[in-house]
Amino acid sequence: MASSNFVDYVKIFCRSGKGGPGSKHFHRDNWTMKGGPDGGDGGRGGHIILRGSKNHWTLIHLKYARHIFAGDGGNGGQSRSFGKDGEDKVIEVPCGTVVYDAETGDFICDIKNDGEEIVLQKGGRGGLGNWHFRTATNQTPRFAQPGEPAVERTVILQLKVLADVGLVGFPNAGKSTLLSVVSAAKPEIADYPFTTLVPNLGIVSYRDNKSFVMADIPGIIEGAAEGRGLGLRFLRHIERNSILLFMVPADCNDIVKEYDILLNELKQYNPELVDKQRILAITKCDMLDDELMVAIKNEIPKDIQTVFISSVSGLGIPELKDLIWTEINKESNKVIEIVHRPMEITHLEVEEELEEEWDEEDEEDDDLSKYKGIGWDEL
Ligand SMILES: Nc1nc2c(ncn2[C@@H]2O[C@H](COP(=O)(O)OP(=O)(O)OP(=O)(O)O)[C@@H](O)[C@H]2O)c(=O)[nH]1
Ligand SMILES: [Mg+2]
Repeated sequence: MASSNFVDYVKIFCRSGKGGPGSKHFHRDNWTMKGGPDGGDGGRGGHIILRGSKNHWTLIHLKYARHIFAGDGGNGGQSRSFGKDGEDKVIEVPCGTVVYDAETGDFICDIKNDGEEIVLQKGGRGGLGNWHFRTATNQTPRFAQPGEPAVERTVILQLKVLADVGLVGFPNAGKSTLLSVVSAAKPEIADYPFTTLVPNLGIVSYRDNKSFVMADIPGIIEGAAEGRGLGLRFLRHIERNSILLFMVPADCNDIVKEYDILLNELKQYNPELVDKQRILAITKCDMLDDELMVAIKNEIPKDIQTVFISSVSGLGIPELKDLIWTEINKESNKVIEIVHRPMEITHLEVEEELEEEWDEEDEEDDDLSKYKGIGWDEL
């Protein structure tokens, strides 16, 4: 399944390196029969480090790297020589990755910038060699410290794409069509629900070489926050957007009701999403005549800026871009910092089920037995 190329959720088991033990060595050479303690310290175990990288857009490179182990620290040696430090393991992740503890669902950290590094798990400290334990009353310490043990943890990495504006709408609202018209992105477009299965990002060019990023996510339906449709899986991708563009088609039965359902789903998923600046776009307006347009204008919600657009005829698109540009540049909308709540265990279960389903579908796709008996020419 092509959609599995977009990996925004991986669970990995990480283990930092254990510290090397200190040495309990006593100095000996041709001229010294009973030298003093000279055992060196053990090396530090390797850290598990996360590093933001703009070269990665998804977590696909980690999909099959489910166990990551850092190197152990080396043993301390004679002549007070230190053990070698264990090898650090650097995990490169796309900017916008959020890390949760897989067992408790607790938020651990998030990585927003290219090159930003966070030590996810510290390697164990190396043990002290017996040289440290020499005292006036114990000149032959026959002991040294062991290294600290490794730290193990299973973490969940989740990608929350960073876009300026996120498109929110029911399936078939025309979200992908808008993205394809205003940017060079080529999302799939069709007149059936759930055409879009994974988020698409597009760079919208604006006047004077300026641009902003638009994220098209799969359609949201009533109950999405409880896991219906694909909504839950992708709602997190709008958490980081500066503003949200709600899209309701002009031919829907009740514009206000549809808008309210969308708003309610967002609120249930994360109440902070409702604090974001919203714009409402009534799409597919090429299907309306003037009379209908006036009728709709009277019924739209009054508390939100509304634009009438058509991706087919181009109606309202420049106005929409102007409005988005003004809104994303407002100081009050620039704050895209969100409070990370612990991941809910029900969310975790849904995600894992989906992952498994997708993996199974992948395996089915790879299964060549279904082509048995078919000549290669026919394939
Ligand atoms: N007449 C008209 N049709 C449109 C317009 N925009 C989109 N459509 C049609 O509406 C249908 C759905 O469009 P999509 O862009 O795939 O809708 P979507 O919101 O991305 O849908 P999902 O991916 O399923 O969530 C397609 O058949 C489009 O051709 C428009 O401005 N005018
Ligand atoms: Mg779509």
